[in-house]
Amino acid sequence: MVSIFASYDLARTAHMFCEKTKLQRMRLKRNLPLTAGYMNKDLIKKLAQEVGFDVCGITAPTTLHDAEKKLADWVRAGKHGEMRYLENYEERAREFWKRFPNAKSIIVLGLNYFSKGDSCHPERSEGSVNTDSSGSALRMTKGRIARYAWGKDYHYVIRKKVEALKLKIQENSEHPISFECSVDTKPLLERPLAERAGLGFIGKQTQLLSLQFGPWLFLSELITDLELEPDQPFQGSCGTCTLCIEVCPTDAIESARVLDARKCIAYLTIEYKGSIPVDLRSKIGSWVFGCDECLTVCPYTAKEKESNCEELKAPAGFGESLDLLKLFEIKSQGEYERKFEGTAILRAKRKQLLRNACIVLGNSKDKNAIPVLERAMSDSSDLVREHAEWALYKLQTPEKVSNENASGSSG
Ligand code: B12
Ligand code: SF4
Ligand code: SF4
Repeated sequence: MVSIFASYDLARTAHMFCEKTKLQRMRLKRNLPLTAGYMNKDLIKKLAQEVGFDVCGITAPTTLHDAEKKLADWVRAGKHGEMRYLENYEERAREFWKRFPNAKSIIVLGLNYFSKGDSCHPERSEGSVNTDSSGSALRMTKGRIARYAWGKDYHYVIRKKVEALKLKIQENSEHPISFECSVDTKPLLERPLAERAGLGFIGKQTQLLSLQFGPWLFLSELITDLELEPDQPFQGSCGTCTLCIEVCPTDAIESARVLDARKCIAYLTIEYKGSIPVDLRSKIGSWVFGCDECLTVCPYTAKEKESNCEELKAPAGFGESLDLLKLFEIKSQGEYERKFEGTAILRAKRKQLLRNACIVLGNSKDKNAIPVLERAMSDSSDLVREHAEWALYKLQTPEKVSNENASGSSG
């Protein structure tokens, strides 16, 4: 069952407080320690909703044996590519949990980041958008950004909400409560945890799918010494659907819930630092940062709802796409950092983003990109120069020949 917030009235809230006091009285009677104590989970969910989270579920801080074994097998098979931080997961998790011997619960939070788009975003209507003979925008030299990175950096947005939630929870307790917040970076398998906390189920494309919000939830956790009643794990499945497997441009989804990250465009354009294998470059299409193909095609996407969080939407960041020709005006890593500060795009370095831009321009068939790519042939980064050379070859060679040569070589 999915835990979503119901509406609450004053009487219900009053009941929760009475229940908490009753339970604490019981603990005192039995000489049980009153460290952080017990709190009604419905109150936690109500507070989470007040600070802006869309979904909240509770689970216990116990090991996810199955998921951890799958992760170990996955890493052993090398499918994590160069994401070294996934390699020593077990050891990192052990060290991490040692710091919280009193942890009693994990509050799993979901924040809906879906928004429709930004055709009126200022970045999209200015600059070098090309027009065809009828004057319509071609946008060939634009590179698409995955939806999760359209607005402000979600780590920052979520941490702010989590801080507000911690304060609210503390205000409702007579005892000091310990909290540890996690968004992405801690050794926690966020999707299997969210499934166990009842937020949704893991689909074949490996995303957590919510019946209310489809695949468009950011996940985060609050580990605490509060005792909270765990939710029931969500039981769900994709059934016979295989749309995400079919749509994936690079065949990165090998089978249900097994992704070869080395082929995933999200990995290649964001996490991977090296030269992108030549046989995958054409398949990257117009994605300059991340990829949403397997999310967009998912039937659960029909459940999408516009996010309530303005900071995650296009006008708060660079929006749906980047003007690729303009990217080449950024001459140093420092300049790059100033431009993308506060957005998730900063995760890639200048040379990675320009590498991606070369690939998208090479795929664009837009000959207006040639002068910029020629200048990029003398870029300070050899990674950029190598990809610019490939893009020029793609743009200047008849399609059939360039495709044959590209599929015959490797990175
Ligand atoms: C590394 C990482 C990536 C890597 C690898 C992705 C992957 N599938 O593992 C790359 C860079 C490719 C990536 C891409 C994306 N990511 Co990412 N990523 C992470 C990160 C930091 C760690 C995930 C991890 O440990 N992966 C290793 C795999 C093996 O573990 P796992 O997927 O967590 O768990 C799997 C196994 O346990 C297995 N499993 C468990 N039981 C069983 C049983 C059986 C029978 C089988 C077969 C398997 C199985 O299934 C689980 C799901 O795949 C998490 C944050 C976190 N700490 O969890 C975000 C996270 C998963 N990413 C997220 C997002 C949004 C994305 C993108 C959509 C971004 C984009 N648009 O470009 C894409 C989606 C690509 C995709 N199809 O997954 C969100 C997902 C939210 C959600 N609703 O699910 C997370 C949770 C970040 C967050 N805090 O919100 N990501
Ligand atoms: S994010 Fe793109 S490349 Fe990665 S699995 Fe999904 S569709 Fe394939
Ligand atoms: S597209 Fe179909 S198979 Fe893929 S995750 Fe969505 S429901 Fe599951």
